[in-house]
Formats: sequence, C-alpha cells, structure tokens
Amino acid sequence: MNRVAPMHADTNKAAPRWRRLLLALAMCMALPAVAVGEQRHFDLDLKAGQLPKDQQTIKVKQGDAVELKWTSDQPIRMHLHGYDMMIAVKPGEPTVTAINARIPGRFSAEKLQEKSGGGHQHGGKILYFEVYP
Ligand SMILES: [Cu+2]
Repeated sequence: MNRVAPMHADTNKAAPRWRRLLLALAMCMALPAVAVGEQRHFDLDLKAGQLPKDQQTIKVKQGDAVELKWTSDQPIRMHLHGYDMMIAVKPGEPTVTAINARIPGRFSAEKLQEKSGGGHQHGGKILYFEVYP
C-alpha cells in the first residue's frame, strides 16, 4: 500500500529549495560572528563648507562598514587622510562614501584645493574620522 499522499510528494519536491534557503540563511547568521564589524551610517550636512559641531567627529570601531552620506549647499571636494580618499559633493546630489574602517587611528578630512603642478593643498578641516581598535 502506498502511504505517501500526493500532498507530501509535492512538499518533498520543494525540499531541496528550502534546504538551500535555510543554508543561505544559516550562513548569513554565521557571518557576524566571524566579521566583528557593524554597519554604521552617518548623515553629514555641509553648510558653507562646514559641518555642525556634533558631526565634526565620527567615531567607529575597526572593522566597521561605514557609510557617510553627504549633502552640501555648495560644491566641495575633500581629502580623507589615512584612507586617502577624495570625496566630492555637489548641491542637490547626496553622495555616499563607503569606508571599510580597517585602519585604526584619527584621520582628518580636509577641504581640497588643487595645486597647479601636482599635489594638493588644504582649505580647512571638515571632520575627524576616529577608528578605534
Ligand atoms: Cu590631503
């Protein structure tokens, strides 16, 4: 006598797909245990090339995946030292800077002025990026 009802047969057919999903889910849940970093997001609003006081220092932990979302009322270019990143923001165009905070330390981001003949010079500090080990 056949004890397998048609309904069960359908469920069995779907099982490998469920198993794959469960495996994917288990892997996702296992990841944070391996990578210590957190997702960190900061909204940074530049006015006349400056940030409000409470946005002038960004504190994260080494290994964090950091997102800086910039807005600005004027075109601006910055240089983030240590990570050596050039960041450009235009008015009306929010710009996201993704940083894998792998280098511990305290780094300044400074307004950037291109120098003729190569190199660059700075036109003032925008923020400090602090990465704690
Ligand atoms: Cu610089």
